[in-house]
Amino acid sequence: MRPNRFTLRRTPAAVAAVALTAALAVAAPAAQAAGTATPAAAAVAAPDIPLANVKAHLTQFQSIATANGGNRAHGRPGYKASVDYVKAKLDAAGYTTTLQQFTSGGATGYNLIADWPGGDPDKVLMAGAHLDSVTSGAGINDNGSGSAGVLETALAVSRAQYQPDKHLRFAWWGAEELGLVGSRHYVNNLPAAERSKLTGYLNFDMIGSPNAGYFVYDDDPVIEQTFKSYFASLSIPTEIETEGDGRSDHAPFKSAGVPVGGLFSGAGYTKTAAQAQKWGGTAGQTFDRCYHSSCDNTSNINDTALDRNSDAAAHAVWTLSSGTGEPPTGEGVFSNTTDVAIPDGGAAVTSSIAVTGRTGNAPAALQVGVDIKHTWRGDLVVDLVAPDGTAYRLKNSSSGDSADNVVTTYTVNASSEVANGAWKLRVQDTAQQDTGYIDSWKLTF
Ligand code: DTR
Ligand code: CA
Ligand code: ZN
Ligand code: ZN
Repeated sequence: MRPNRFTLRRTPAAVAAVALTAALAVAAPAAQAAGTATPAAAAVAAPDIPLANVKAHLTQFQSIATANGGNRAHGRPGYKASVDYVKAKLDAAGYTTTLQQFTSGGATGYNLIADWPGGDPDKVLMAGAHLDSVTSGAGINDNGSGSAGVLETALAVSRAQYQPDKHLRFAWWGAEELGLVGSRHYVNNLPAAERSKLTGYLNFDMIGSPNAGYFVYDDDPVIEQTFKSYFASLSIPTEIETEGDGRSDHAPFKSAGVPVGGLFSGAGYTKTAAQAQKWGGTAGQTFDRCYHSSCDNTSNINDTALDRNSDAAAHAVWTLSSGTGEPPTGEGVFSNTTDVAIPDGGAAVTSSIAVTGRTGNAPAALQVGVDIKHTWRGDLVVDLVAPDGTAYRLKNSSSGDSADNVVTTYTVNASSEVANGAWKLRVQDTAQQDTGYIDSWKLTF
């Protein structure tokens, strides 16, 4: 039985005031739930990446460094030996490999590119890692870990004889430590027509740090969500990577307009107490105490982080390579199903959807499907906020409307708005008592 809410507060004058206030309600900035397009579910689930296989590659990288002056740095014999090791594995697994040479600091550098035969040649998903170390050590975490995780993912594709919709290309970069030299060389020398075929580049640079964190790059929202959803499915909290945006091989791709993303387990920053609480490890210590040091050897690895991040890499490759990645012609549904509590009689809250992959402006009949649970929907004011901040009123408050829930689809003429970007649903509960939450919402283009 609904409590009778016409108490002292709901006198006609009070109701009028509330209604007026609500009509003029300008939502204060409020908490918002991150949400984004739901990546196409992989038609086939990625296989588990065997940790033992990944560690076997690290053992090989360590042996190579030990046999070549203690490092695998650009221009040193240990780097070319690392390239030869990875290339031999890929050739044996059926990849089409290419060595791309470049010069840096007077020395010859090499990028190793490996194409998996098949898939749509006009839609290419790339995953990569830099293979070089600094001169001071073997570079097992930085970046043998990423190189081995990507290698084992590529070998898993071969073992599975996986035939994704998109074309898969893997890369191991040279001279990253000299300033992203190899990856810049690749992107700068990729013809524009080839570059436009890249649907995404996934970067893995340091994924086994001893005092590991679980960081996800916050660049392309669909790639980011793919990683976040994977870790969420394992109840592993993640954070946005902040130790240096643009400080690895995804940067040249991002600068060229390619959607990028990746994983990172931390380098020289210090793990906080809060991070140690959620991830384990040691607060007050850096994520990798051997970062760019001679002790970055096979004992400088957190097996759990290496395993989880390698599995996440495979999940992302499988997920983002299935489906053409384009919404069906003329159709595109983007949704956010994260619940967002609406403060009773309080500030507005928002739920966001990152729209990507669209061209041009939104349609004149943009469909906005909302599902808001609330015990007195008359309290609610609902707006659609476009990426540029323009608000479109979907629902005004109406104090007499005591029905439950707002579950409906609004049609908005959004033709003056650019389609791609972060759209927000903004909801404010303008009257005390009765509460609710945003259950889900979606945009259909
Ligand atoms: N520049 C990388 C290490 C590094 C520092 N910040 C980030 C952020 C994301 C990936 C990697 C990094 C190196 O030393 O190789
Ligand atoms: Ca695994
Ligand atoms: Zn480094
Ligand atoms: Zn690195």
